[in-house]
This record gives sequence, structure tokens and C-alpha cells, in this order.
Amino acid sequence: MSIKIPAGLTDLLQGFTVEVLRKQPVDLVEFAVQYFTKLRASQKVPFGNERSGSGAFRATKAVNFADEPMQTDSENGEEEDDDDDEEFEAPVINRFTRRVSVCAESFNPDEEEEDTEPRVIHPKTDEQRRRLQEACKDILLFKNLDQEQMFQLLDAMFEMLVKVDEHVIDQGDDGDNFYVIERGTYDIFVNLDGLQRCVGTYDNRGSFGELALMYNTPRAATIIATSNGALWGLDRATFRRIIVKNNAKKRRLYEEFVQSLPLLKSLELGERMKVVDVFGTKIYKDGECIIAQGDKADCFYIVESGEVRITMKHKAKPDADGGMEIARCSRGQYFGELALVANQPRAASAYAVGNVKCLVMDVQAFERLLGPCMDIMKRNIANYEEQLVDLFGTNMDLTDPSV
Ligand code: 1OR
Ligand code: 1OR
Repeated sequence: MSIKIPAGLTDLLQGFTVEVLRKQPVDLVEFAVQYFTKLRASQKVPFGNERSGSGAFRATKAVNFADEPMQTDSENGEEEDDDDDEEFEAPVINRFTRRVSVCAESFNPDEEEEDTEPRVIHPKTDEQRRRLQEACKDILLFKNLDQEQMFQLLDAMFEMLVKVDEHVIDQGDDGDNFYVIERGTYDIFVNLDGLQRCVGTYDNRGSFGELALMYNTPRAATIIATSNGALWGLDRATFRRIIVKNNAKKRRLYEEFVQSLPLLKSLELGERMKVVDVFGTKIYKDGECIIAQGDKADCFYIVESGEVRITMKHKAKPDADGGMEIARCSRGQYFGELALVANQPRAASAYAVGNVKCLVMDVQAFERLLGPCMDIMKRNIANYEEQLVDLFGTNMDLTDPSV
């Protein structure tokens, strides 16, 4: 049997290999995604195009040495957009370049193939369904789903009791389920330089286990129960059919907006798209409290539309009724970072002025994804401290919880 090697393939792979050898990336798949995304964006052929011509890369879908359908999802998901007008297409990552154990299924979030798949249904009592709905009501990944998608998710979820010290997830394993916490506390451990470090906790709320399912990667952290607890599991196939498909839509909707955000300018395109994957949108009515001063913090906010009023009660001005207005945030601006960065209660309150829509991210995603944006945030926090002196005539440290 003879296999035709598409024109340009050797040069393409050679260029990529040289970059890998030069840069020695830790995460090869992520590096490949970034590399080929940039290559496509640049719309030019950097390797030996005088021989192969720019049209050569059209043939990349032929890099299929097997009869099975190709895996096209990736951390960046750009392949999900079928853009035939491109000069050349981003090469499809074939199954020989990926971890075999985690890419058994082929899935294109934009195809309607899910309707032929059998639905997973775990029957539940009314009481279980009520508890499940309560546990899911603040799950950010579920915020942008329509009613039918939500029904299907709830049908597919199953209850799991966990015992203290139980490993719900082990770093490096393949991803089987996504988990929503009904109750219990859980530690997050990550292997950093060969040492297991506790990098965070879940306290009776939230969810985990989405990354391995979204990106076909090994589990990125170990999750251990620190109390007896209860979780709701969602199988990988249903998660991908509903959430990953919805994320492809979210990326298209929000790509332009996240590109325009000054806060995210230190992130690569792929990293910005991961931000889109994990945020949920929340809508607030006029006057609604989004953040209350003194509360424990677990989310970060970016205003998509409307205006947010920030107010502060300060012991230097105890008579200011309901707090003094200290700032306003509008489209593209962020708030709620201070408590997460300084690990302290909310320093101020935030209220909707008219109808407001925010992109909301949980603290774990904030820490995992927004590290490169920390300089901008810290500069802003230093600014708050200066303003504090002007407004309240005090040089009190804003990170002091007694303020
Ligand atoms: P997963 O499918 O990879 C482990 O399985 C889960 O732990 C992961 O999805 C997330 O849902 C959750 N880095 C990676 N995964 C994390 C992190 C995290 N936190 C929670 N998970 N970091 C900690 C941020 C507080 C970054 C550590 C360097
Ligand atoms: P947070 O997590 O503490 C309240 O929740 C948020 O209000 C806070 O993060 C900031 O994102 C936002 N001082 C403190 N927080 C402020 C301020 C501010 N402005 C907005 N926030 N100052 C206003 C400076 C123009 C200084 C205080 C007088």
C-alpha cells in the first residue's frame, strides 16, 4: 500500500520540530496548539514555500494514516470553526501525536452527532432532584446552557458519597467524570517540582474535574476529601456533548470581547480562550448586590454590559449611610480581584446600576489562568490604597480586614 505524503508536510513538521527543540516546552500539546494557531493567524508559510506553495497546507487533513475519524478538539478549539476561506487550515492533530489513553472518542463540538448518541439517565427521587438542583444552581459552567441542555445534564448526573481521605481524582489519571459538590470539604494538590503541594480547597460548594474532559488532558490536580461528603458526578461523554459543544459557541460569541480587554493583554490567544471556557455569565437587576463588603470571596467579575457601583463603609466615616460610592465599573472593567489576590474578605460592596451582565470566574480558575495578569491588578490595588488616603484621610492598609 502506498501512502501519499502531502506536499509541504515535511517542511511543516520540520519547522515545528525545530521550534520544540529550541524552546523545550513542558507541555508539548499546548505548545503545538499555540504554534499552529500562530502559524495560521500569520497567514504566511514560513517553511520552504518556494517549493511547496501556500496551498500545500490545504492538504493537511490528509495526514490521516488511519481509517478512523480524526480527533479535532484541542485546548484552543480553533479547529472547531470550519473556516473554508482560510488560506490554509490548521493541521489536524492526529491520534499518533496524542496520549492514546485519553483520546478514544472522536468529537467535533459543532457537529450535531450527539442526537444519535444514547442519552445517559440516572433516575432520581424528587428529593434527590431537589438537592441536585440546589447544588447546581451556582455552577458557572452551567450558566450559559438552555433549559433542554440543563434537563439532560441533570438526568445524567449521579450521586456519589465520599469518605474523608478519599482521593476523588488523582493527578495524571484519565478524566472519567466531572463533579459538582453537594457537601464536604476537599483539598486540591498539585505536584510542583516533585512535591505534592496543597494549592487550594473547596468548601461545600463549587465543582471540579472539568479540565481533563474539556481538553483531553490527564488530570491536572489531585482532589482529596477532607471530610465525609457528597458529590454529583457527570460522565465524560455527556459533559463533552453538552458543555464542550456549548463552549465552542461561547468562544465564538466572546472572542472579540476578551481580545479587547486590557486586563488580559498579557495572555496568549489560547489562554484567553480558556478564560472564556470557564466563565459563566450572570445577570443582575438594578440595585442588586453583587458583592457585599466583609463577605468571604470566591469569584472574580468582568462587566460585559451595564454599570456597577462600588461602595465602601469605612470606620473613618462610620456615618456614611450604606457606604460611600468609591468607584464605578462599566463594560470591559473588572472587580472583585482584591479579596482573591490578598486572601481577605471583600473590601467593598458592588451593586448593579440598571441591568448588569457580568462574566464570572471562580477563584481556582482565577488563580490558574490569570497569573500573567497579576502585575496589572497589583498596580491597580496600589492605586486603591492611594485613593483610600484621599477619600477617608487614612493610610490604612486595604488588605487589613478590619478596615
Ligand atoms: P481536572 O480534570 O484536571 C483535577 O482534574 C481538577 O482540579 C481540575 O480538572 C480542576 O477542576 C481542579 N490547577 C489545575 N486544576 C485545578 C486547580 C489548579 N485547582 C483546581 N483544579 N490550580 C490551583 C488553583 C487554585 C493551579 C495550580 C498550579
Ligand atoms: P474585592 O474583592 O475586595 C470589592 O471586592 C471590590 O471593589 C474590590 O475587590 C475591588 O475590585 C473593587 N478600594 C477597594 N476596592 C475597590 C476600590 C477601592 N475600587 C474598586 N474596588 N478604592 C477605589 C479607588 C478608585 C479605594 C478605596 C477608597
